[in-house]
Amino acid sequence: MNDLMQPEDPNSRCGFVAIVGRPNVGKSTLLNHILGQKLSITSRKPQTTRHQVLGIKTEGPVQAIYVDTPGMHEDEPRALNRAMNKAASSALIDVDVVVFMVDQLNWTSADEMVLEKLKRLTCPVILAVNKVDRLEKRELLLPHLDMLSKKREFAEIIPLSALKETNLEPLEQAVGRFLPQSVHFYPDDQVTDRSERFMAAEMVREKITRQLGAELPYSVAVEIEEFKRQGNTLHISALILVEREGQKKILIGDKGERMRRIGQEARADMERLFDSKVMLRLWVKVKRGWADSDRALKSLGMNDF
Ligand SMILES: Nc1nc2c(ncn2[C@@H]2O[C@H](COP(=O)(O)OP(=O)(O)OP(=O)(O)O)[C@@H](O)[C@H]2O)c(=O)[nH]1
Ligand SMILES: [Mg+2]
Repeated sequence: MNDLMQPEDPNSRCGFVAIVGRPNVGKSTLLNHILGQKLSITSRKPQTTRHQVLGIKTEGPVQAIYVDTPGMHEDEPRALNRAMNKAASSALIDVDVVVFMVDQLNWTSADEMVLEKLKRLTCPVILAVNKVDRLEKRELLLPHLDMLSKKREFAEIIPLSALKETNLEPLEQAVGRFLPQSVHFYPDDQVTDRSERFMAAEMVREKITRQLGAELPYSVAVEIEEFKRQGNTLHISALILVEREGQKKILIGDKGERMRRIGQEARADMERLFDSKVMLRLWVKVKRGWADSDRALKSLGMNDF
C-alpha cells in the first residue's frame, strides 16, 4: 500500500464500490436509498442512467464511494448505447468492491453477460438480489439463491429491497468489511462529485423520462445554459434537445401542459436539492440524429469516460 494512503487511525477505510447490473434492476434506487437522498435519477424505463455518478457515504471511520453505472446490455450499434456500455465497463477498473445487482428470481441472458464481464475481476463481488418485496412465492427464493451461488465465487449473497430499504444495513456492512485500510479521499460531509449544473440537468431528464415513458425513445438530452444565483434565487435555464419535430410536440403537450408539469416537478426537486428558491426556464429544440453521432455526444459531455 502507498504510504500516503496509510491512515493514522487503523480503523479508517475508504474505497470505490461499483454497482453493476443489467438495465432496470434498481441500481440507482439502491444508491439513493443508501445515501438517503436523490442523487441518481430512476424510472420504470430501462436505461435511465446515462452518466456515471459518484455517491459518497461516510460513517465513522468508513468511507464508501459508490459508482452508479448505466445498465449493461447486449451490444448495440447506436453511439449512445456504445458510450453507455463503455461507461459501465470502465467503472470496473480500479474498484475495491463490486455490487452485482439482479432482479429477484428473474435471471436473464443480460445478467449472464454482466457475469461474463465480471470474470476477470479479482476484487470481492457481492451479489445483491433486489426487489424481494415483489416476491410472490417466498419458498422459491432459497433454491434460486442456491442456483446463483454456483454462478461464481460471491463474497456474499444478500437478498434485499432497495425501494423498501430492507436489508440495506447488511449490504453496507459487507461493503465496509471489504474496503481497504486508507485515509478518506473526500471530506466526510461530501455526498457526490458532480456539479450542481449536472444535477439540475439530471432532474429535468428524470421528469421527462417519467412523464413520457415509452412515448419518447432514448433521444432526449438536457443542456444547462444558465445557472446563476441572484440574491436567494437560483436562475436556471435548460435546453432540451430532441431528435424530431414530432417528439418536440409530444414533449410540449397540449397548450404546453406537459412541459409545464415537467418544469414544476423538476423545480420542486431542485429547490429541495439546492435548498434555495429556483426560477426554471425550459426550452425545446430539435437537433437531428444526435443519438447516432459521436460528435454530438461529445458536445453533450458524453465523452468523459
Ligand atoms: N418493487 C421494487 N421496485 C424497485 C426496487 N428497486 C428499484 N425498483 C424499481 O425498479 C425500477 C428501475 O429502478 P432504477 O433504480 O432506475 O434501475 P437501474 O438499475 O438504475 O436502471 P438503469 O439506470 O436503466 O440501468 C424503478 O421503477 C424502481 O422504482 C425494489 O426494491 N422493489
Ligand atoms: Mg440507473
